[in-house]
Amino acid sequence: MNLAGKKILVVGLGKTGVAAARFLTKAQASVVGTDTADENELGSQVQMIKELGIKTELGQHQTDTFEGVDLIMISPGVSHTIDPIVRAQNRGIPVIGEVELASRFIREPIVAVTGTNGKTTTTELIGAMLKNSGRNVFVGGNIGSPLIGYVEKNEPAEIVVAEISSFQLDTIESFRPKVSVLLNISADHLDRYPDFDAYAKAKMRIFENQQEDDIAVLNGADARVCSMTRNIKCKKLIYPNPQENENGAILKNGRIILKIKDKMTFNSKIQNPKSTRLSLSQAKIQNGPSVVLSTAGFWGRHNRENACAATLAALVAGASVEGIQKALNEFQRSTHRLEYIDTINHVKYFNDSKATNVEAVIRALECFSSPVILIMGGRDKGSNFNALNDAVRKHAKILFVMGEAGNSITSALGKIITTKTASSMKDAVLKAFQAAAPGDVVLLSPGCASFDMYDNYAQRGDDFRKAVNKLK
Ligand code: UMA
Repeated sequence: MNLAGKKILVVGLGKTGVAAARFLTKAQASVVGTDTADENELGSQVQMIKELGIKTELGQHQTDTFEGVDLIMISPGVSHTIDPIVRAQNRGIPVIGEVELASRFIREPIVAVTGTNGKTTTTELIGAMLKNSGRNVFVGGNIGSPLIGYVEKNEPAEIVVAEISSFQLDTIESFRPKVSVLLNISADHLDRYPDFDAYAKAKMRIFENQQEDDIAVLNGADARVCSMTRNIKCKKLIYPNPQENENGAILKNGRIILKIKDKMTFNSKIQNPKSTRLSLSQAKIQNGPSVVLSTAGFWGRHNRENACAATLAALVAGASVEGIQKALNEFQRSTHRLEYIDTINHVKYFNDSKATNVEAVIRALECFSSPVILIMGGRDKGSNFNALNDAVRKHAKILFVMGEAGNSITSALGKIITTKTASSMKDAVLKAFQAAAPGDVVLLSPGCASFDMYDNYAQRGDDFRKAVNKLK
């Protein structure tokens, strides 16, 4: 792809837009950047853009800006269906996303992980498994390091492991991962897609360019994943319950039992193990004592499944069994994902701010055997909060709601659980503290985006932690 002298418009000047602008400028393209946010809202990003010396249009997207360019590159946070983009496309101007742009310059095999929940954990695990096996790996994508930044740095790794969102898949053309991983599909981002089908179809695009000798790691316990991937043409590895005639991994009694008969690896130096057992039992429980958690300690059903997916993907990408086992033993969840904060008056506080959809809240609740005082709310992404009925009835004791979605959550769940409104995170934590009895758990698992009250989920989680620390 020759970029020199091309006039390229970068839409959205967040982390991705800035990284893309930097790469494109270096490749001697003539770059223009546009963002609906103004200079104040964009903050330090503007400085970076200014340092690159590129022209900008801030505070709006004018139709003219999208005309007369050779290529438009959009950030994942910008919908490819906004008016100026659709108009430009209709005029024949090519529109691609950053993952597509980056993948055109990446020569190394890509392991791409998508799904509604568990993407980050699985991506991190695959990275750790490969690194423990002595492989030189770049881990990035939706996890927070745009792939185009990796390309720009020009320090090729052996393997690229990328978390890929549906937003990023919306704007691919030729992106072809050597190994794709689809963890699960449940309702999310329905504020951006017209319906669930459209969202699920976006996820399916991860397989679009894969060929017969590529590999898909698929969750056989997710009915939607099974039905939607029936006709993909690449080789399949199924977990946690492969059928007799399928390759994959069985998850049984906390153990992963590999069942790979056919040749699957893409690295000729790696041999397929015949039957190897990997134990999850030594998996470290980060901070939280297991007494409050149901089933096998902190590794809830979903995390064990993610470990299975990661094991398969890492194995075919060249990880050793020892390297995989080491990563399973040492892996610690990241902050904001069922992160244990503290115990105050015999009540345990957990931050699950990353749970931005209903299915993630269900998974979090299922990890606890003690009564849960649940804090939810934020910006509604078009969710059906009624889907929480069973999990809330079974695990929660009282619900505090906040933010824009407060009323919708109350309408859905107020009939089955005492539901009260909080005016802020501080207020929610204080009310939860007052309502809690020894042995209870206070869990922030919002089931919503954070953007009505915060810049991102991490800021929301940090605010929760701050409010909990102030209780002492
Ligand atoms: N903007 C416009 N026009 C619009 C809409 C937005 O100009 O019509 C502007 C906004 O004002 C803002 C910029 O576009 O300045 C936002 O772009 P962005 O959200 O793509 O910002 P980045 O910082 O580049 O973050 C993106 C991902 N964000 C989203 O997908 C929403 C990050 O994922 C990702 O880590 C990063 O690229 C690096 O790859 C975040 C996320 O929430 C964590 N992802 C979703 C999820 O995980 O559920 C998909």
